[in-house]
Amino acid sequence: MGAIDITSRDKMEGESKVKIEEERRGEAEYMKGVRHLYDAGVTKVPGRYILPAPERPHIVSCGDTTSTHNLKLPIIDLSLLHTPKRAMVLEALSLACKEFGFFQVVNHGIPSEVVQEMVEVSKRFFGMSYEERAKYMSSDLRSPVRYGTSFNQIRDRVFCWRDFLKLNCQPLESVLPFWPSSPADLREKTIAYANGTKSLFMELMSLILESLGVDKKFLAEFDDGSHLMVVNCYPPCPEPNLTLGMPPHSDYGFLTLLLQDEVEGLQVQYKDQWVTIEPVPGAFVVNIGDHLEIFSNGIYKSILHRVLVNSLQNRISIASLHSMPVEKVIGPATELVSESRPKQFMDTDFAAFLEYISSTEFKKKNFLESRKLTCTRDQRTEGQPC
Ligand SMILES: O=C(O)CCC(=O)C(=O)O
Repeated sequence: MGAIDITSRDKMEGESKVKIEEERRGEAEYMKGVRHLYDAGVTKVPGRYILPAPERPHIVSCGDTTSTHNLKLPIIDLSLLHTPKRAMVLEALSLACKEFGFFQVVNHGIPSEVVQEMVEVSKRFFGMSYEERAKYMSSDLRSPVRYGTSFNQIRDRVFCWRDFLKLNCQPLESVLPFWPSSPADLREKTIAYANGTKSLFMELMSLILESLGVDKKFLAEFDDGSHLMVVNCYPPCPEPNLTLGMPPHSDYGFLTLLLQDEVEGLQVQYKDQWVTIEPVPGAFVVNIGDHLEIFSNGIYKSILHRVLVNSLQNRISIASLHSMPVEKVIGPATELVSESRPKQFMDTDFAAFLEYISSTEFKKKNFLESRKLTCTRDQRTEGQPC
């Protein structure tokens, strides 16, 4: 009897050791990212990526395609700025920033070759071996180059189905030597693209200041402003109903200029529903970030968005996040604070944002909520939480 007990205990201990070992191996694989899992031929979504049921996307499959509620965002055509329709363009821009927090911009002046070559070199980067990509892995949020997976792979309890390459683009001359040296033309293609998006950002900010009635002297604050490029790669996922490419989040800067390839996946929250943004060939999707909502004293909205994945196609998107220099404290423009519209948010800086994202869980990455002033006007002190 005793011998049998010992044998079955040994067996159970042996089995649990195997399980722990398997989990440890699985964990190490997940840290290598989803492109690695896809290349290894994964046929089911591992448990680590499965969202709790209420947080899963509701994707309805119709044969080979997926059907979701789609939204046509307002299209801002920059070529009309030099015509009698200028005032209409500004009005449309202002409405889009208030109602959707998102718009698409066409005739933006960035040559299509620059855009196509950036997408193409990004695909080649993610097509390199894991060992080559892994050279740029870093958990330092301030590193000039960071390759990684999920949203925050150190903290996320549930991983998301995304790998990324983050490139700090400011100041370009100092960060350039840290960027990946392969593919051999990555630096050259990325510089051209980064210069293009910086100019477009400056043009859009000039229009936004005008639409808000804020002095254009503020534009100078963006000359040496922060500029981060995030190249996202979402490989096909065997069970896209169980996970997300990116969890609901808002962006921290003033504006994000997003280039999505022809594969849809971006969803924004509109009237309490998740709606898919239809890709418009050659257009940039532009969204208001938390800093602009704070600067506009809540007039322009920074909206939660997320990314769906699909089982058939790889998707690439490139987000360019722009703001003031990282050491700047962001508060509302004086023109936009009044008796009838008191200050809506605490002033904020980059350090506060880093602290927030390093501490927050997967669920709702909404930095802005944490900066909201909810106290009465008499209690409110400059830059202090109530
Ligand atoms: O891939 C997308 O469409 C959106 C990416 C995004 O939200 C981000 O990089 O913050």
